[in-house]
Amino acid sequence: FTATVLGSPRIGPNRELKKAVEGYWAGRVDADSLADTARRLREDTWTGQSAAGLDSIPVNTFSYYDQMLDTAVLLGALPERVTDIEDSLDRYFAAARGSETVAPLEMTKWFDTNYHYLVPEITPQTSFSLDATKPLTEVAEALALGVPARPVVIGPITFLVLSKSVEPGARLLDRVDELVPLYAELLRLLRAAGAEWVQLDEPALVADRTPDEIAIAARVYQQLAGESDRPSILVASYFGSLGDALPALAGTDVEGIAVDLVAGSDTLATVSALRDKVVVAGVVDGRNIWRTDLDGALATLGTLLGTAGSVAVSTSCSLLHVPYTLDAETGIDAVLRSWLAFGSEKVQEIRTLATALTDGRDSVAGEFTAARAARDTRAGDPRLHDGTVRARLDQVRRAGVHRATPEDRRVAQRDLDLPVLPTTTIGSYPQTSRIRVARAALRRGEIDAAEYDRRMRDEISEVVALQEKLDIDVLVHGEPERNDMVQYFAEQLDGFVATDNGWVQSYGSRCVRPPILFGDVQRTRPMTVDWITYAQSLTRRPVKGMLTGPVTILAWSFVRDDQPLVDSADQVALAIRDETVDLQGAGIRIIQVDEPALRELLPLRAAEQPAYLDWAVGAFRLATSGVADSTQIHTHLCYSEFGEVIGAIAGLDADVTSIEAARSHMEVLDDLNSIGFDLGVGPGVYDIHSPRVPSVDEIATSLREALDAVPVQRLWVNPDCGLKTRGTAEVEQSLNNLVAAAKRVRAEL
Ligand code: THG
Ligand code: ZN
Repeated sequence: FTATVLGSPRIGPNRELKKAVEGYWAGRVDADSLADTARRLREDTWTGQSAAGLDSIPVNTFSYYDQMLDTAVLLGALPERVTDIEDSLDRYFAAARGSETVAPLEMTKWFDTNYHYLVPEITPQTSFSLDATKPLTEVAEALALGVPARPVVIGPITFLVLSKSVEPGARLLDRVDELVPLYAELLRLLRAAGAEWVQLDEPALVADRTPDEIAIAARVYQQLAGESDRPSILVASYFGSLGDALPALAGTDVEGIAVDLVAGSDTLATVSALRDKVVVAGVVDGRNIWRTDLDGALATLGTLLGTAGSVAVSTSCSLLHVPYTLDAETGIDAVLRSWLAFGSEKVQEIRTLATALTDGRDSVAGEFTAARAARDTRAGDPRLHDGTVRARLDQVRRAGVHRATPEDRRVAQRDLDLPVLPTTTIGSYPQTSRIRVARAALRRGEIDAAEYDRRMRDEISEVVALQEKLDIDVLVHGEPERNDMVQYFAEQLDGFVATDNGWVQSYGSRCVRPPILFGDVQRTRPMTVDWITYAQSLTRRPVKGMLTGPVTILAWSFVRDDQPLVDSADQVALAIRDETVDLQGAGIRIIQVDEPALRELLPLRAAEQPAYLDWAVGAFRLATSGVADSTQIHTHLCYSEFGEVIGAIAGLDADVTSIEAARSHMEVLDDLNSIGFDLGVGPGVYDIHSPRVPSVDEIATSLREALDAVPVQRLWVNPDCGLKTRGTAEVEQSLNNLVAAAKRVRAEL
């Protein structure tokens, strides 16, 4: 084959799958009608790609929830606790979401993307067994439509590396020999069903792997390649370079290797074993939304022709990470729009490049000319280079981004007059139906902006009153006016554009609409000051200003590819810095700058991590060092795996850091101690991801545990994350218990 993609979005161009799945969960949609919606979405995707000229089409990239969970089903690796659920779909969703009686699988981030997968649990008792129903069904459906189907399955190495061993200390990769016969049988079944190629995804090979792990991967693929009655095997890598794994894989008898030529930098020309392989060249970015430089891509492909047995044009990774199509966008100006390519436009680019590669550039001259023209207008657009912004940034960078010592700041902040073990929350309060109704009414034009503002102010005053009643020490306004924290800021900053329908799956049925950062960033007016000062006007207690940090804004946006990320980060940081100064000027004494995604952008290879952490920390400090020593800076970080970034947390130099610790049993406090962290810290004392109300005893125990690791002057008391997704009644009870626990422990001091 000559033209393909590594995978496709599946939520539906209008989020049809989301609606059907959530309807099924609510009992509004029956299983047959859900299956019907799903089948139609698959068919539309395949026939669309086929009509656009792809000659090998990925199937089995559809999922009702998640592809790792699908692989666990394929390999008979669902956790014991769901296996007695009779109905296979209900069993599947129970593993994904839990039920009254069973806990769900854990969810974690898919490499360095904003997609989250479910982590299969493997125990010593797990006895793998093959259930190939799903891939076989999709192959049969596709072939019946005349679609050249290439089933995609997560490969055995990645499956084991990303799974969680319930047996401490066990290396799951050592169980790969139990999987090899299952994959061999799967290959035989797929071949019998008519598949000519199968794609085994091994993105785990682009992260640091030991020589031993690479040797295991090579041995496994050599074994699979040795099977008879199988389709040709394409081992797909994406999200980075294969490094030493490339010659190892090329040395096996698999027929094809997919390489990411956007995020990766492998030098293929030195790998002579590629001469008898199909190299699937990921030259079209599957993770970002910029139109491809067709001339540059064609040059890369041309060079590859001398290295590979044959070359197929492809995306760098699955199109899961970009929206379906630009056709659905009406609010993006024509010039900017001409710089972009979403999913279906990327498929067109692949077709164009494949044609150019075989028939010459002149056969598709029009497409090349248009791509070149778009590049030229983009490079010359004044919105991309704002001299004022750049000069200001240089000036702030030169002046340095340091604050006084933590001790001096503590002294300057003493007049905040907080009790020991101050209580606070992370920022958001429950997104009530009133808020959703008001937002919808505003969108439909049924109420005007003034009425919307009034309703949001009512929400704020209720949240403030509740916090006073609960006797919380540092209040928040509750963020009713924000839909998504990143979208909220992006909508107000020059240099960003929001999409109408650019949904990208984040996990399960949940989606986000990442804004597009296309130009130099400029804050034209205060973004949060009116809301926060309104909240502050209602109470004598301090109200925290609430901002999102530069790293998180970048992590959850589509970012510029025409300048280093650090430059974009610092521009966003400068806008946030301006906002902190305005909040301070309006009398706000405590400002929280959230960085929940600090961990998310961490490069997959250790060698690249220090440079990232350096600029990420630098951008945060740029954002937070414009205020006086007397202004207290807080930050909040989500997700518990802090190991690799612990030094960076200290580097942020925030006066107070609240972190998700409820589920990681305060381990993070010991980690912080080990690096001499001496700032304020609020380890979450209860888990907001569950509706359960924690008891006073429980929270008090958590606090006493925390006091073993943190001196009392530095410890804060807060839940482990925002309360947006929780119900009002349970939040009130939980916070009531939190305050009671803080008072009880204070009394013991
Ligand atoms: N914002 C953005 N990215 C994120 C998060 C976020 N990535 C990581 C994490 N948080 C992902 N979590 C979620 C949680 C909820 C939803 C999406 C991602 C969600 N989405 C609504 C849905 O799909 O129904 C749509 C929300 C909307 O209308 O904008 O509930 O917080 N950027
Ligand atoms: Zn959080």
